[in-house]
Amino acid sequence: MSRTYPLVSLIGAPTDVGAGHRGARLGPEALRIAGLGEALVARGVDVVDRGNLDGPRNPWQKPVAGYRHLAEVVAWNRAVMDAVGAELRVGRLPILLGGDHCLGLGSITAVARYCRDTGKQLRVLWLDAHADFNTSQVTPSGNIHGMPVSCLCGIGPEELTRLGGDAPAMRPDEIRQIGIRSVDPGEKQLIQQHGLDVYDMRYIDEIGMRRVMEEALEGVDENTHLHVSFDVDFLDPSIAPGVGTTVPGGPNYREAQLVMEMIADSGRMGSLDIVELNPILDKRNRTAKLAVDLVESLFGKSTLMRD
Ligand code: 5AB
Ligand code: MN
Ligand code: MN
Ligand code: MN
Repeated sequence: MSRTYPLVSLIGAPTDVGAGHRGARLGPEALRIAGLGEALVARGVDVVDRGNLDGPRNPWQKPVAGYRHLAEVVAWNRAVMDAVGAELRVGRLPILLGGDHCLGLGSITAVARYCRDTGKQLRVLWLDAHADFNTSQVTPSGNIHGMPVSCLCGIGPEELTRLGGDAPAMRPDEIRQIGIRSVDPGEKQLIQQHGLDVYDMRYIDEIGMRRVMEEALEGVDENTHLHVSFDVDFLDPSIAPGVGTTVPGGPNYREAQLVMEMIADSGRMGSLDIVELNPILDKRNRTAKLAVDLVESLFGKSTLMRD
């Protein structure tokens, strides 16, 4: 089997300004200590760790006009957008080590701009228990990690929807959401209104993860840049307790492995976020180790030679 391995850059974004719990700021270190870099090197991947980005501290304030820490979220996302964009432009695959999921905004804004500049088709796979499609009007929490997808689609405050320039970063038909099992009432209406492609747990249970992934990857071709935004709370909390917002009934170990293996087989992954890992809530870094294990599969680790 011959696989060409991409050049990978790790970018740490140690913040939880977008979340309702503190601790995701420790995610990058937990992933490094769990051996993320070494695991990729062992797979033959060229890995450079760019260290951690800088940004404002978490002021731990209440929401203002439906947003918590808007200014801090903007600052972190600008830093992430610049760092991710720089890696893409030199031909490397950025892995963003979050940090909470508000950072998907900066990361995907950079990826979308790169796709526009290079004429590639963008496909985002959003692996999450949540749809992250809230707005300041409907959010139950004001936490911006529940809003990155709506902001990417142009719905939200100017500072976030125009991070990358005039146009919204992405269209709703460029994203597929997998593993969803917690959607707020107002969010549900917005999802329907904008026609998001959501593979929720009921659908996964009914047709199985293999078919779900085939559908989610349909239309991906040699010209597609696949961005994987992996919110660790995608996984069932029985195997992944180290996250702030657990929701029962998520994909089990085997389903999660299949997701990663099928993405690897597509050969088109060009960027990755690993977000929402909260080592404070974890047990002996178990969730970080599981994330590393799954990332190995994303980079082509499989039991047998299959091609
Ligand atoms: B995550 C909730 N929908 O908006 C909200 O972990 C949770 O990035 C958001 O998916 C969870 O506060 C955000 C209740
Ligand atoms: Mn999320
Ligand atoms: Mn989530
Ligand atoms: Mn979360």
